[in-house]
Amino acid sequence: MGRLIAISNRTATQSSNRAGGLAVAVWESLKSTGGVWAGWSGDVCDGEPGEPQTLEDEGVEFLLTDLSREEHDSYYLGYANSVLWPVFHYRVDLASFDSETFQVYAAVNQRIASLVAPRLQQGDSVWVHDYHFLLMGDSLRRADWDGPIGFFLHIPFPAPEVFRALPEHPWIARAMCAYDVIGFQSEQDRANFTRYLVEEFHGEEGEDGEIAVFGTTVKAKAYPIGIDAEGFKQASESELAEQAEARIGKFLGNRLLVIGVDRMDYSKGLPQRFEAVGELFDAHPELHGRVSVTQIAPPSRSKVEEYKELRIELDRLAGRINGDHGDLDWIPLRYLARSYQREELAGLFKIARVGLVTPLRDGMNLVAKEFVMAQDDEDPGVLILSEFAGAAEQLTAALIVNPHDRGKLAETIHLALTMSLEERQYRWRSLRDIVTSQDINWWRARFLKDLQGLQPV
Ligand code: GDG
Repeated sequence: MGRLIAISNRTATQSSNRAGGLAVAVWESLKSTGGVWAGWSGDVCDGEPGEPQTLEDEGVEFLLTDLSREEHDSYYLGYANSVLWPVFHYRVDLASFDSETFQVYAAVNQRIASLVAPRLQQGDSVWVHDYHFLLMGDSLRRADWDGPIGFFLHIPFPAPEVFRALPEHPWIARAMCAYDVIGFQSEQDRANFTRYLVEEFHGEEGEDGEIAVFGTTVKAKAYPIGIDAEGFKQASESELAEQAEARIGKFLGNRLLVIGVDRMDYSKGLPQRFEAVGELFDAHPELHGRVSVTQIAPPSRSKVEEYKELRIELDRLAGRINGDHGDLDWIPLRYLARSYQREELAGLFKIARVGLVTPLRDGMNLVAKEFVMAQDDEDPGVLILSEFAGAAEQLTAALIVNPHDRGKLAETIHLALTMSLEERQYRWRSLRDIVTSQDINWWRARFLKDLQGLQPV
Protein backbone atom coordinates (compact mmCIF):
# COMPACT_ATOMS: atom_id res chain seq x y z
CA MET A 1 0.00 0.00 0.00
CA GLY A 2 1.43 3.43 -0.93
CA ARG A 3 1.73 6.41 1.35
CA LEU A 4 -1.15 8.60 2.36
CA ILE A 5 -0.79 12.36 1.97
CA ALA A 6 -3.30 14.38 3.97
CA ILE A 7 -4.02 18.04 3.41
CA SER A 8 -6.13 20.01 5.89
CA ASN A 9 -6.14 23.64 6.96
CA ARG A 10 -5.00 22.81 10.49
CA THR A 11 -2.91 19.77 11.26
CA ALA A 12 -2.16 18.13 14.59
CA THR A 13 1.57 18.47 15.10
CA GLN A 14 1.58 17.70 18.80
CA SER A 15 -0.05 14.74 20.44
CA SER A 16 -2.16 17.09 22.59
CA ASN A 17 -3.80 18.43 19.42
CA ARG A 18 -4.83 14.96 18.33
CA ALA A 19 -7.80 14.76 20.68
CA GLY A 20 -10.48 15.77 18.14
CA GLY A 21 -12.16 13.30 15.80
CA LEU A 22 -10.58 14.44 12.57
CA ALA A 23 -7.11 14.72 14.07
CA VAL A 24 -7.23 11.20 15.50
CA ALA A 25 -8.55 9.71 12.27
CA VAL A 26 -6.00 11.34 10.02
CA TRP A 27 -3.14 10.67 12.41
CA GLU A 28 -3.91 6.96 12.74
CA SER A 29 -4.16 6.59 8.98
CA LEU A 30 -0.89 8.39 8.37
CA LYS A 31 0.99 6.50 11.06
CA SER A 32 0.00 3.13 9.64
CA THR A 33 1.08 3.92 6.07
CA GLY A 34 3.76 6.58 6.64
CA GLY A 35 3.09 9.81 4.89
CA VAL A 36 2.81 13.54 4.86
CA TRP A 37 0.36 15.91 6.54
CA ALA A 38 0.30 19.35 4.98
CA GLY A 39 -1.48 22.50 6.07
CA TRP A 40 -1.25 25.86 7.75
CA SER A 41 1.27 26.27 10.58
CA GLY A 42 -1.18 28.47 12.50
CA ASP A 43 1.19 31.47 12.16
CA VAL A 44 0.59 34.62 10.16
CA CYS A 45 3.69 36.31 8.74
CA ASP A 46 4.48 39.83 7.60
CA GLY A 47 5.25 39.85 3.87
CA GLU A 48 5.26 36.69 1.76
CA PRO A 49 5.42 33.28 3.44
CA GLY A 50 8.90 31.75 3.30
CA GLU A 51 9.87 28.11 2.86
CA PRO A 52 7.50 25.69 4.62
CA GLN A 53 8.59 24.11 7.89
CA THR A 54 8.96 20.36 8.03
CA LEU A 55 8.70 18.30 11.21
CA GLU A 56 8.77 14.57 11.72
CA ASP A 57 6.88 12.51 14.28
CA GLU A 58 6.49 8.70 14.34
CA GLY A 59 7.26 8.37 10.64
CA VAL A 60 4.86 11.13 9.62
CA GLU A 61 6.22 14.25 7.97
CA PHE A 62 4.45 17.55 8.61
CA LEU A 63 4.68 20.19 5.93
CA LEU A 64 3.52 23.49 7.36
CA THR A 65 3.25 26.88 5.77
CA ASP A 66 2.56 30.25 7.35
CA LEU A 67 -0.15 32.43 5.83
CA SER A 68 0.54 36.03 4.84
CA ARG A 69 -1.69 38.64 6.50
CA GLU A 70 -3.70 38.98 3.28
CA GLU A 71 -4.10 35.21 2.94
CA HIS A 72 -5.23 34.91 6.55
CA ASP A 73 -7.78 37.70 6.19
CA SER A 74 -9.10 36.82 2.72
CA TYR A 75 -8.71 33.04 2.45
CA TYR A 76 -9.24 31.95 6.05
CA LEU A 77 -11.37 34.61 7.76
CA GLY A 78 -12.84 35.80 4.46
CA TYR A 79 -13.84 33.25 1.85
CA ALA A 80 -13.66 30.09 3.98
CA ASN A 81 -15.25 31.35 7.18
CA SER A 82 -17.39 34.30 6.06
CA VAL A 83 -18.67 32.89 2.75
CA LEU A 84 -18.42 29.10 2.52
CA TRP A 85 -19.16 28.36 6.18
CA PRO A 86 -22.40 30.40 6.32
CA VAL A 87 -23.64 29.37 2.85
CA PHE A 88 -22.97 25.67 3.42
CA HIS A 89 -24.87 25.99 6.72
CA TYR A 90 -27.80 27.59 4.84
CA ARG A 91 -27.06 31.09 6.20
CA VAL A 92 -26.81 32.98 2.92
CA ASP A 93 -27.94 36.06 4.88
CA LEU A 94 -24.68 36.00 6.88
CA ALA A 95 -22.31 35.59 3.93
CA SER A 96 -20.05 38.50 2.94
CA PHE A 97 -19.78 37.95 -0.81
CA ASP A 98 -16.64 39.47 -2.29
CA SER A 99 -14.96 38.22 -5.46
CA GLU A 100 -11.51 39.34 -4.28
CA THR A 101 -11.53 36.99 -1.30
CA PHE A 102 -12.30 34.13 -3.72
CA GLN A 103 -9.23 35.01 -5.78
CA VAL A 104 -7.06 34.76 -2.67
CA TYR A 105 -8.80 31.53 -1.63
CA ALA A 106 -8.01 30.02 -5.06
CA ALA A 107 -4.43 31.27 -4.86
CA VAL A 108 -3.87 29.67 -1.43
CA ASN A 109 -5.25 26.36 -2.71
CA GLN A 110 -2.80 26.58 -5.62
CA ARG A 111 0.15 27.65 -3.47
CA ILE A 112 -0.30 24.75 -1.07
CA ALA A 113 -0.80 22.34 -4.00
CA SER A 114 2.51 23.55 -5.42
CA LEU A 115 4.23 22.85 -2.11
CA VAL A 116 2.81 19.33 -1.89
CA ALA A 117 3.01 18.16 -5.52
CA PRO A 118 6.82 17.91 -5.79
CA ARG A 119 6.85 15.63 -2.73
CA LEU A 120 4.37 13.14 -4.18
CA GLN A 121 5.55 9.77 -5.42
CA GLN A 122 4.02 7.09 -7.60
CA GLY A 123 1.69 4.96 -5.48
CA ASP A 124 0.73 7.80 -3.09
CA SER A 125 -2.91 8.71 -2.43
CA VAL A 126 -3.88 12.24 -1.47
CA TRP A 127 -6.71 12.87 1.01
CA VAL A 128 -7.88 16.48 1.22
CA HIS A 129 -10.13 17.69 4.04
CA ASP A 130 -12.87 20.23 4.28
CA TYR A 131 -14.20 23.46 2.88
CA HIS A 132 -10.92 25.38 3.01
CA PHE A 133 -9.69 23.30 0.09
CA LEU A 134 -12.61 22.73 -2.28
CA LEU A 135 -10.32 23.60 -5.21
CA MET A 136 -7.30 21.56 -4.11
CA GLY A 137 -7.99 18.60 -6.45
CA ASP A 138 -7.93 20.89 -9.46
CA SER A 139 -4.90 22.78 -8.08
CA LEU A 140 -2.99 19.49 -7.70
CA ARG A 141 -3.86 18.47 -11.26
CA ARG A 142 -2.48 21.83 -12.43
CA ALA A 143 0.64 21.07 -10.44
CA ASP A 144 0.95 17.86 -12.52
CA TRP A 145 -0.20 15.25 -10.01
CA ASP A 146 -2.18 12.54 -11.77
CA GLY A 147 -2.51 9.97 -8.97
CA PRO A 148 -5.64 9.44 -6.81
CA ILE A 149 -7.08 12.40 -4.89
CA GLY A 150 -9.97 12.09 -2.44
CA PHE A 151 -11.82 14.83 -0.62
CA PHE A 152 -13.93 14.72 2.52
CA LEU A 153 -16.33 17.53 3.36
CA HIS A 154 -16.84 17.79 7.12
CA ILE A 155 -19.68 20.32 6.87
CA PRO A 156 -23.03 19.98 5.05
CA PHE A 157 -23.32 20.33 1.30
CA PRO A 158 -26.35 22.60 0.85
CA ALA A 159 -29.36 22.16 -1.39
CA PRO A 160 -28.58 23.25 -4.98
CA GLU A 161 -30.84 26.30 -4.59
CA VAL A 162 -28.59 27.51 -1.77
CA PHE A 163 -25.27 26.49 -3.35
CA ARG A 164 -26.20 28.56 -6.41
CA ALA A 165 -26.18 31.68 -4.22
CA LEU A 166 -22.38 31.51 -4.35
CA PRO A 167 -21.37 33.66 -7.32
CA GLU A 168 -18.48 31.26 -7.95
CA HIS A 169 -20.54 28.06 -7.82
CA PRO A 170 -19.78 26.84 -11.37
CA TRP A 171 -16.01 27.23 -10.81
CA ILE A 172 -16.16 25.47 -7.48
CA ALA A 173 -18.23 22.58 -8.85
CA ARG A 174 -15.98 22.10 -11.84
CA ALA A 175 -12.86 22.15 -9.64
CA MET A 176 -14.43 19.66 -7.20
CA CYS A 177 -14.92 17.22 -10.05
CA ALA A 178 -11.13 16.98 -10.39
CA TYR A 179 -11.28 14.78 -7.27
CA ASP A 180 -11.65 11.05 -7.84
CA VAL A 181 -13.71 10.46 -4.70
CA ILE A 182 -15.78 13.00 -2.78
CA GLY A 183 -17.00 11.98 0.66
CA PHE A 184 -19.98 13.58 2.38
CA GLN A 185 -21.22 13.21 5.94
CA SER A 186 -24.76 12.21 5.02
CA GLU A 187 -26.97 10.84 2.27
CA GLN A 188 -28.68 14.20 2.16
CA ASP A 189 -25.42 16.02 1.40
CA ARG A 190 -24.55 13.49 -1.28
CA ALA A 191 -28.00 13.84 -2.84
CA ASN A 192 -27.70 17.66 -2.84
CA PHE A 193 -24.35 17.56 -4.63
CA THR A 194 -25.55 15.00 -7.15
CA ARG A 195 -28.77 16.88 -7.88
CA TYR A 196 -26.76 20.07 -8.42
CA LEU A 197 -24.52 18.39 -11.01
CA VAL A 198 -27.47 16.74 -12.73
CA GLU A 199 -29.56 19.93 -12.90
CA GLU A 200 -26.80 22.41 -13.64
CA PHE A 201 -24.39 20.44 -15.83
CA HIS A 202 -26.41 17.44 -17.08
CA GLY A 203 -24.40 15.07 -14.93
CA GLU A 204 -25.37 11.42 -15.29
CA GLU A 205 -25.56 9.10 -12.32
CA GLY A 206 -23.94 5.69 -12.63
CA GLU A 207 -23.15 2.80 -10.26
CA ASP A 208 -21.94 3.19 -6.68
CA GLY A 209 -22.09 7.00 -6.52
CA GLU A 210 -20.40 7.66 -9.84
CA ILE A 211 -21.38 10.79 -11.72
CA ALA A 212 -20.27 11.42 -15.30
CA VAL A 213 -19.85 15.17 -15.77
CA PHE A 214 -17.41 17.67 -17.34
CA GLY A 215 -15.96 14.85 -19.43
CA THR A 216 -14.80 12.96 -16.35
CA THR A 217 -16.23 10.66 -13.69
CA VAL A 218 -16.31 11.46 -9.99
CA LYS A 219 -17.45 9.14 -7.20
CA ALA A 220 -19.65 10.97 -4.66
CA LYS A 221 -20.73 8.96 -1.61
CA ALA A 222 -21.76 9.35 2.03
CA TYR A 223 -19.12 8.25 4.54
CA PRO A 224 -20.50 9.38 7.92
CA ILE A 225 -17.58 10.18 10.22
CA GLY A 226 -17.34 8.25 13.48
CA ILE A 227 -15.48 8.79 16.75
CA ASP A 228 -12.84 6.83 18.59
CA ALA A 229 -15.68 5.12 20.47
CA GLU A 230 -13.58 2.92 22.74
CA GLY A 231 -11.17 5.80 23.46
CA PHE A 232 -14.02 8.07 24.47
CA LYS A 233 -15.50 5.44 26.74
CA GLN A 234 -12.12 5.13 28.43
CA ALA A 235 -11.89 8.92 28.74
CA SER A 236 -15.20 8.85 30.62
CA GLU A 237 -13.68 6.42 33.14
CA SER A 238 -10.44 8.41 33.65
CA GLU A 239 -9.33 10.22 36.77
CA LEU A 240 -9.83 13.62 35.16
CA ALA A 241 -13.40 12.61 34.32
CA GLU A 242 -14.02 11.65 37.94
CA GLN A 243 -12.61 14.94 39.16
CA ALA A 244 -14.90 16.87 36.82
CA GLU A 245 -17.87 14.80 38.02
CA ALA A 246 -16.98 15.59 41.62
CA ARG A 247 -16.61 19.30 40.93
CA ILE A 248 -19.94 19.67 39.17
CA GLY A 249 -21.49 17.33 41.73
CA LYS A 250 -20.86 19.92 44.47
CA PHE A 251 -22.96 22.41 42.58
CA LEU A 252 -25.60 19.93 41.35
CA GLY A 253 -26.58 18.24 44.58
CA ASN A 254 -29.56 16.02 43.73
CA ARG A 255 -30.53 17.96 40.63
CA LEU A 256 -30.64 16.38 37.20
CA LEU A 257 -28.02 17.67 34.77
CA VAL A 258 -28.93 18.68 31.21
CA ILE A 259 -25.76 19.32 29.23
CA GLY A 260 -24.76 20.95 25.95
CA VAL A 261 -21.21 21.26 24.55
CA ASP A 262 -20.73 23.22 21.36
CA ARG A 263 -18.18 25.54 19.84
CA MET A 264 -19.75 28.99 20.03
CA ASP A 265 -21.05 29.11 16.49
CA TYR A 266 -24.32 30.33 15.00
CA SER A 267 -24.84 26.95 13.31
CA LYS A 268 -25.19 25.26 16.71
CA GLY A 269 -28.61 26.77 17.54
CA LEU A 270 -27.62 28.08 20.97
CA PRO A 271 -30.04 31.05 21.21
CA GLN A 272 -32.94 28.78 20.19
CA ARG A 273 -31.80 26.23 22.76
CA PHE A 274 -31.61 28.83 25.53
CA GLU A 275 -35.09 30.09 24.65
CA ALA A 276 -36.43 26.54 24.78
CA VAL A 277 -34.89 26.17 28.25
CA GLY A 278 -36.69 29.37 29.27
CA GLU A 279 -39.96 27.90 27.95
CA LEU A 280 -39.32 24.65 29.82
CA PHE A 281 -39.07 26.51 33.13
CA ASP A 282 -42.08 28.69 32.24
CA ALA A 283 -44.22 25.65 31.51
CA HIS A 284 -42.96 23.38 34.30
CA PRO A 285 -42.62 25.14 37.66
CA GLU A 286 -42.33 21.67 39.25
CA LEU A 287 -38.83 21.46 37.71
CA HIS A 288 -37.63 24.61 39.47
CA GLY A 289 -34.69 23.79 41.70
CA ARG A 290 -34.64 20.20 40.39
CA VAL A 291 -32.82 20.56 37.09
CA SER A 292 -29.61 22.33 36.11
CA VAL A 293 -28.91 23.11 32.48
CA THR A 294 -25.18 23.60 31.78
CA GLN A 295 -23.97 24.82 28.42
CA ILE A 296 -20.25 24.73 27.65
CA ALA A 297 -19.47 26.95 24.66
CA PRO A 298 -15.80 27.59 23.94
CA PRO A 299 -15.51 30.75 21.83
CA SER A 300 -14.31 30.20 18.26
CA ARG A 301 -13.38 32.59 15.45
CA SER A 302 -14.11 35.51 17.75
CA LYS A 303 -12.69 37.93 15.19
CA VAL A 304 -15.62 37.42 12.83
CA GLU A 305 -18.43 39.94 13.49
CA GLU A 306 -21.29 37.39 13.65
CA TYR A 307 -19.52 35.58 16.46
CA LYS A 308 -19.29 38.75 18.54
CA GLU A 309 -23.03 39.27 18.10
CA LEU A 310 -23.78 35.69 19.07
CA ARG A 311 -21.81 36.12 22.27
CA ILE A 312 -23.84 39.21 23.21
CA GLU A 313 -27.10 37.40 22.43
CA LEU A 314 -26.22 34.41 24.60
CA ASP A 315 -25.14 36.63 27.50
CA ARG A 316 -28.48 38.45 27.25
CA LEU A 317 -30.61 35.29 27.09
CA ALA A 318 -28.82 33.51 29.93
CA GLY A 319 -29.10 36.66 32.07
CA ARG A 320 -32.81 36.93 31.43
CA ILE A 321 -33.59 33.25 32.07
CA ASN A 322 -31.61 33.21 35.31
CA GLY A 323 -33.11 36.57 36.32
CA ASP A 324 -36.65 35.27 35.73
CA HIS A 325 -36.31 31.82 37.24
CA GLY A 326 -33.19 31.62 39.41
CA ASP A 327 -33.28 31.55 43.19
CA LEU A 328 -30.90 32.00 46.10
CA ASP A 329 -29.78 28.39 45.85
CA TRP A 330 -30.45 27.63 42.17
CA ILE A 331 -29.04 28.82 38.83
CA PRO A 332 -31.29 27.29 36.15
CA LEU A 333 -28.97 27.82 33.16
CA ARG A 334 -25.22 27.87 33.55
CA TYR A 335 -23.36 28.98 30.51
CA LEU A 336 -19.57 28.64 30.48
CA ALA A 337 -17.78 30.33 27.58
CA ARG A 338 -14.56 28.36 27.97
CA SER A 339 -13.11 25.00 27.03
CA TYR A 340 -12.47 21.89 29.12
CA GLN A 341 -10.31 18.87 28.55
CA ARG A 342 -11.76 15.97 26.60
CA GLU A 343 -11.75 13.72 29.69
CA GLU A 344 -13.55 16.37 31.72
CA LEU A 345 -16.25 16.65 29.06
CA ALA A 346 -16.57 12.85 29.04
CA GLY A 347 -17.12 12.90 32.82
CA LEU A 348 -19.81 15.58 32.53
CA PHE A 349 -21.59 13.66 29.76
CA LYS A 350 -21.54 10.55 31.90
CA ILE A 351 -23.48 12.04 34.78
CA ALA A 352 -25.87 14.06 32.62
CA ARG A 353 -29.47 12.87 32.38
CA VAL A 354 -29.97 14.68 29.07
CA GLY A 355 -27.60 15.65 26.25
CA LEU A 356 -28.78 18.57 24.12
CA VAL A 357 -27.42 18.53 20.58
CA THR A 358 -29.65 20.89 18.65
CA PRO A 359 -27.74 22.56 15.80
CA LEU A 360 -29.65 24.40 13.07
CA ARG A 361 -27.27 22.66 10.62
CA ASP A 362 -24.30 20.41 11.24
CA GLY A 363 -22.25 18.18 8.98
CA MET A 364 -22.23 15.34 11.50
CA ASN A 365 -21.84 16.49 15.14
CA LEU A 366 -19.36 14.41 17.07
CA VAL A 367 -20.64 15.57 20.46
CA ALA A 368 -23.80 13.49 19.93
CA LYS A 369 -21.68 10.36 19.50
CA GLU A 370 -19.38 11.23 22.40
CA PHE A 371 -22.38 11.74 24.69
CA VAL A 372 -23.60 8.24 23.81
CA MET A 373 -20.23 6.57 24.48
CA ALA A 374 -19.80 8.25 27.88
CA GLN A 375 -23.08 6.92 29.33
CA ASP A 376 -23.33 4.52 32.21
CA ASP A 377 -24.84 1.21 30.94
CA GLU A 378 -27.05 0.86 34.01
CA ASP A 379 -28.41 4.38 34.09
CA PRO A 380 -27.95 6.02 30.68
CA GLY A 381 -28.97 9.56 29.82
CA VAL A 382 -31.14 10.59 26.89
CA LEU A 383 -29.84 12.19 23.71
CA ILE A 384 -31.93 14.96 22.15
CA LEU A 385 -30.73 15.46 18.60
CA SER A 386 -31.59 17.95 15.88
CA GLU A 387 -33.00 16.54 12.68
CA PHE A 388 -30.57 18.92 10.90
CA ALA A 389 -27.39 17.26 12.20
CA GLY A 390 -25.85 14.66 9.89
CA ALA A 391 -25.81 12.34 12.91
CA ALA A 392 -29.64 12.15 12.81
CA GLU A 393 -29.41 9.78 9.80
CA GLN A 394 -27.61 7.24 11.98
CA LEU A 395 -28.81 7.97 15.52
CA THR A 396 -32.50 7.34 14.97
CA ALA A 397 -33.05 6.10 18.54
CA ALA A 398 -32.34 9.58 19.90
CA LEU A 399 -35.25 11.98 20.53
CA ILE A 400 -35.17 13.79 17.21
CA VAL A 401 -36.28 17.43 17.25
CA ASN A 402 -36.69 20.47 15.05
CA PRO A 403 -34.54 23.06 16.89
CA HIS A 404 -36.63 25.94 15.52
CA ASP A 405 -39.72 24.62 17.33
CA ARG A 406 -38.92 25.94 20.79
CA GLY A 407 -42.15 24.83 22.45
CA LYS A 408 -41.68 21.29 21.17
CA LEU A 409 -38.03 21.29 22.17
CA ALA A 410 -39.01 22.38 25.69
CA GLU A 411 -41.52 19.51 25.87
CA THR A 412 -38.93 17.06 24.53
CA ILE A 413 -36.52 18.05 27.31
CA HIS A 414 -39.35 17.42 29.76
CA LEU A 415 -40.03 14.03 28.16
CA ALA A 416 -36.34 13.11 28.43
CA LEU A 417 -36.18 14.18 32.10
CA THR A 418 -39.16 11.99 32.96
CA MET A 419 -38.38 9.00 30.71
CA SER A 420 -38.47 5.55 32.35
CA LEU A 421 -35.19 3.74 32.99
CA GLU A 422 -36.33 0.93 30.69
CA GLU A 423 -36.89 3.24 27.73
CA ARG A 424 -33.63 5.09 28.39
CA GLN A 425 -31.73 1.78 28.34
CA TYR A 426 -33.49 0.53 25.26
CA ARG A 427 -32.78 3.69 23.26
CA TRP A 428 -29.20 3.99 24.50
CA ARG A 429 -28.25 0.40 23.58
CA SER A 430 -29.37 0.98 20.04
CA LEU A 431 -27.35 4.22 19.85
CA ARG A 432 -24.27 2.63 21.38
CA ASP A 433 -24.35 -0.22 18.87
CA ILE A 434 -24.28 2.22 15.96
CA VAL A 435 -21.61 4.52 17.42
CA THR A 436 -19.40 1.54 18.26
CA SER A 437 -19.75 -0.31 14.97
CA GLN A 438 -19.56 2.79 12.76
CA ASP A 439 -16.58 4.33 14.52
CA ILE A 440 -13.62 6.30 13.24
CA ASN A 441 -11.83 3.19 11.92
CA TRP A 442 -14.92 2.14 9.98
CA TRP A 443 -15.15 5.62 8.43
CA ARG A 444 -11.48 5.75 7.46
CA ALA A 445 -11.43 2.22 6.04
CA ARG A 446 -14.52 2.81 3.89
CA PHE A 447 -13.15 6.01 2.44
CA LEU A 448 -9.64 4.71 1.82
CA LYS A 449 -10.95 1.51 0.25
CA ASP A 450 -12.68 3.60 -2.42
CA LEU A 451 -9.74 5.97 -2.80
CA GLN A 452 -6.91 3.48 -2.75
CA GLY A 453 -8.90 1.01 -4.83
CA LEU A 454 -8.11 3.39 -7.69
CA GLN A 455 -4.41 2.54 -7.51
CA PRO A 456 -3.14 0.19 -10.19
CA VAL A 457 -2.18 -3.07 -8.42
C1 GDG B 1 -16.90 19.97 12.21
C2 GDG B 1 -18.32 19.93 11.63
C3 GDG B 1 -18.37 17.48 12.09
C4 GDG B 1 -15.93 20.94 22.03
N1 GDG B 1 -15.68 21.72 23.10
C5 GDG B 1 -14.52 21.27 23.61
C6 GDG B 1 -14.08 20.19 22.85
N2 GDG B 1 -14.96 20.01 21.89
C7 GDG B 1 -14.85 18.92 20.91
C8 GDG B 1 -16.04 18.00 20.97
C9 GDG B 1 -15.98 17.38 19.59
C10 GDG B 1 -15.43 18.52 18.74
O1 GDG B 1 -14.82 19.45 19.61
C11 GDG B 1 -16.55 19.26 18.02
O2 GDG B 1 -16.98 18.48 16.95
P1 GDG B 1 -18.43 18.67 16.31
O3 GDG B 1 -18.63 17.58 15.34
O4 GDG B 1 -19.44 18.66 17.40
O5 GDG B 1 -18.46 20.11 15.64
P2 GDG B 1 -17.44 21.03 14.74
O6 GDG B 1 -16.33 21.56 15.57
O7 GDG B 1 -18.33 22.08 14.14
O8 GDG B 1 -16.83 20.07 13.63
C12 GDG B 1 -19.10 18.81 12.28
C13 GDG B 1 -16.91 17.58 12.50
O9 GDG B 1 -16.27 18.69 11.86
C14 GDG B 1 -16.13 16.29 12.16
O10 GDG B 1 -16.25 15.95 10.82
O11 GDG B 1 -19.01 16.50 12.88
O12 GDG B 1 -20.40 18.74 11.73
O13 GDG B 1 -18.99 21.19 11.84
O14 GDG B 1 -15.05 16.33 19.55
O15 GDG B 1 -15.90 17.13 22.05
N3 GDG B 1 -12.95 19.48 23.11
C15 GDG B 1 -12.24 19.88 24.19
N4 GDG B 1 -12.62 20.94 24.98
C16 GDG B 1 -13.75 21.65 24.74
O16 GDG B 1 -14.10 22.57 25.49
N5 GDG B 1 -11.13 19.20 24.50
